[in-house]
Amino acid sequence: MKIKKITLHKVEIPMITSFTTSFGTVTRKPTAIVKVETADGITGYGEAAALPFPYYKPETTDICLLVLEKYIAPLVLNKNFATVEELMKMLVSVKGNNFAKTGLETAVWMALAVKENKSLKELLGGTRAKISVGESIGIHPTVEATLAEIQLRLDQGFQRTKIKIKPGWDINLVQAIREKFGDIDLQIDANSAYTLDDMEILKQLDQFNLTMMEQPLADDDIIDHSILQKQVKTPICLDESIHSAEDARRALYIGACKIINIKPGRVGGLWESKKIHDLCQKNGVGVWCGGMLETGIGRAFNIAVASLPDYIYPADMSPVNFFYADDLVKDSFSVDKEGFVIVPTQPGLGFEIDKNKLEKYTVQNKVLS
Ligand code: OSB
Ligand code: MG
Repeated sequence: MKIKKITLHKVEIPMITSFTTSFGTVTRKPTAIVKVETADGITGYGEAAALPFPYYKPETTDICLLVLEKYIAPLVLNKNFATVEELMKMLVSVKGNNFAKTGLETAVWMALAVKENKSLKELLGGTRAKISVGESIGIHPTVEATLAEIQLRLDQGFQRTKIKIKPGWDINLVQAIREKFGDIDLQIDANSAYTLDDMEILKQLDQFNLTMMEQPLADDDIIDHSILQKQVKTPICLDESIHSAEDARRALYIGACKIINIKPGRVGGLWESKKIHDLCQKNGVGVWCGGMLETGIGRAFNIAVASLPDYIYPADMSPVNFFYADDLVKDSFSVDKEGFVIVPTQPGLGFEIDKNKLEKYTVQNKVLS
């Protein structure tokens, strides 16, 4: 395969609700859509789903677009490669910038799926016909508002509840949830809002029998996570700290977590996601697919990768219309009454790109060849 043209779209679909975590509130979510066109006439689309600000990871949407244009596209345009692994080898000189890499990488996965007339699931080696999903519930102004959203999502079928926490918005909230909803599948995500000085609070959370606590400590610190994991019973799940299969190997080696949230965007794509998956599977560690509030394009790749066998915990997979006024694909996925999303089996992305919508919500684009 040879890419002869890359189009970078900065896309912004209006949000119908904001999303608050310990690091801040997302009220606007511009995203980067990467279109690749190959020498043999195949088109693929991918998504670099970074946030607009550097509060989750250093990369922002604008940084993704800049790095794709100036550093990534020149390394791959008009070069031959046979596999995604070969494609990614061409990018080794670019450090980090995993969201940007994922934008290109996922577009190539789609192009390969089209070329080989296979579904993404088949290409990746996925085994599930449908994936279990949960909902990630942001920080609300009140406990009552949080309980109301949990009720709504449980009624809709979501299999597990994840709530965002931060110091002062933790024990009382979890207690209120347990009182109202009993033994539901419940997990928490702190997005690095705590330190080891908060040990007492983090230990108190053990009494609530949580499925996991996601990224309690700093994004660049697996050492403190391993200290914490020795003192708490709740399994720690790492999100921000894991950028690669090598990071995952080190984290597991020192006991920094018992579960990994694999987001394709954060680790540089589906190939690296699969490597982390394989490593975890070999070590008896379960994984799940997190999300970055992707559009229907990015979500399509998340669904496919979550069909791999070691994705044993429900994915963060709220439908696109929970957050956005519109979508870039026609007939996006939905969550059924039992909390499952069907994994597409048709060739290519599995969803039809709505080119008019892509045009409509593109605020800036650049063609590279
Ligand atoms: O930490 O998992 C996170 C969204 C943006 C940034 C970080 C996170 C999240 C979510 C939303 O929790 C998950 C989704 O895409 O539905
Ligand atoms: Mg997280």
